[in-house]
Amino acid sequence: WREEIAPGAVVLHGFVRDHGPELLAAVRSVVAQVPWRHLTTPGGYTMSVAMSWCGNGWTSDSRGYRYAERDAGSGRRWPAIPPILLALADEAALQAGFGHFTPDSCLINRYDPGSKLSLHQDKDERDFGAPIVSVSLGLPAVFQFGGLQRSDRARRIPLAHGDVVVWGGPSRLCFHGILPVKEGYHSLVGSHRINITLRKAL
Ligand code: MD5
Ligand code: FE
Repeated sequence: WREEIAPGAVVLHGFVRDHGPELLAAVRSVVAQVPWRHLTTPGGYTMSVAMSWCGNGWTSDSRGYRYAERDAGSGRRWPAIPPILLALADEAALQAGFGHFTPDSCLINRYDPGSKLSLHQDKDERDFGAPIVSVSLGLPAVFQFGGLQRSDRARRIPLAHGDVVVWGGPSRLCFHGILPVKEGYHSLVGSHRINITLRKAL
């Protein structure tokens, strides 16, 4: 079912529950080309979340965060976004009321038990008018959904396998994070949570 948790933030519960195998196959094809990596934050910390990506890729180092079309090491373009992920992003954005959506960047986050994502804003994309489509697979997680100030009280939103959230409008720049993922086992995904975000980055 569709749940608007704040203006512009729409949870499509179970939206991709029946598409786990195809989505995981797409994730595996990307990871075969861009192996999981733990990025270093500009502050020098190693992230507990492992990442892979396609489309415009994501990097983070002492110089900060940025999106890039190409792998700076090899000079090659990052792999294309698999068609099933482009179709999902468009359908979810439409269903959430944002109209057609063609992302150019796809970040894949893998949370092993204990992994977390501290409260932050997503503000490295060029156009904040475009929504972000976020897909949760595998182990459940508790999403922290705050306000426009870091100090705003954050709500706790449980996210389960198959849920899709579309973040747009006034909620696009809200502070958010993921609490440490609890140990567990998901029959399709195994002992982790996978999150796929589809964005218009450049
Ligand atoms: C996750 N990933 O579950 C989340 C899903 C990230 C990240 O936060 O940056 O990789 S995306 C959640 C999101 C995106 C944009 C805006 C808001 C939430 N929001 O306003 O709450 O791995
Ligand atoms: Fe984020």
